[in-house]
Amino acid sequence: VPYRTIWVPLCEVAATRNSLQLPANHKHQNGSPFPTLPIIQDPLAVAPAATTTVTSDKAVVIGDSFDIALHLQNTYLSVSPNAEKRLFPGMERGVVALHRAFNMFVDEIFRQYGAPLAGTYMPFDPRTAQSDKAAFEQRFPGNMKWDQFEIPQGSDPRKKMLFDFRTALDEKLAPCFQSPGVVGPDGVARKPNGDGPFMDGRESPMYADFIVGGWLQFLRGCLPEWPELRDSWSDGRWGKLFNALEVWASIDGRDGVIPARP
Ligand SMILES: N[C@@H](CCC(=O)N[C@@H](CS)C(=O)NCC(=O)O)C(=O)O
Repeated sequence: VPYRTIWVPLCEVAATRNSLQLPANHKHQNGSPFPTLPIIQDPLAVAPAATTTVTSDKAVVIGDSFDIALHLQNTYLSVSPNAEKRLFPGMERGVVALHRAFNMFVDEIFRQYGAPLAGTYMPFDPRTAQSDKAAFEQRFPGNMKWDQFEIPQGSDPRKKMLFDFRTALDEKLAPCFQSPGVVGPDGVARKPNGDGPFMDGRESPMYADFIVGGWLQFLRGCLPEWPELRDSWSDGRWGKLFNALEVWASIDGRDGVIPARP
């Protein structure tokens, strides 16, 4: 499906979302609305689901990665003859609901650790960096300045948070990516899904893999300790997943805005 990406600086996220008349569907910790990107505008789609808005020029507008994935699945992928290519394989059997719960579970882990450890190293577009930081500072009472949000590298609080992050990924998320050992009726152990890099040891991804992959992309761009996470946390599992998803990682229009990929 042909598409074009419009990159929006952090300080313009709220205005962009408002201009599309899309209400915020997330909340800040204090309960106030948290308008977010990404948003997709699909001029080709005709059957809006409950979560979609239709603008005056008749484009379908959807503002959350999960709902965007669902829209793409329903509109373009459900006709794929290859079930392995679907984002929500076997979606009539509870797979979407389980993905929704998994999405929240993954977000909780990465928001708790990844966001505070990596967020202050976001590589802003130099043309808007000052306004981006100011927009972020305004969210917090007490006049906190951007630099005060950093958890300094090498400090004890950072070491502890990295340890807790690593443990959470290892204990809560890594088991989802192991191949479930199954004993067949003949008593012989089987690994039905193989030893692939994706969830359940699958050899092709489903949306759950992209949920984790999206967060890994954020960490690749922002976390100073990324090489260690990629190569040695959970025995290198996250680097393998990241690499296996690289074929889907190119996005148009990022040149000059986002630093070059290593
Ligand atoms: N679960 C949401 C999360 C969206 C989200 O947090 N977006 C961030 C950027 S990736 C955002 O728009 N932040 C705006 C801000 O911090 O002001 C989704 O995947 O769509």
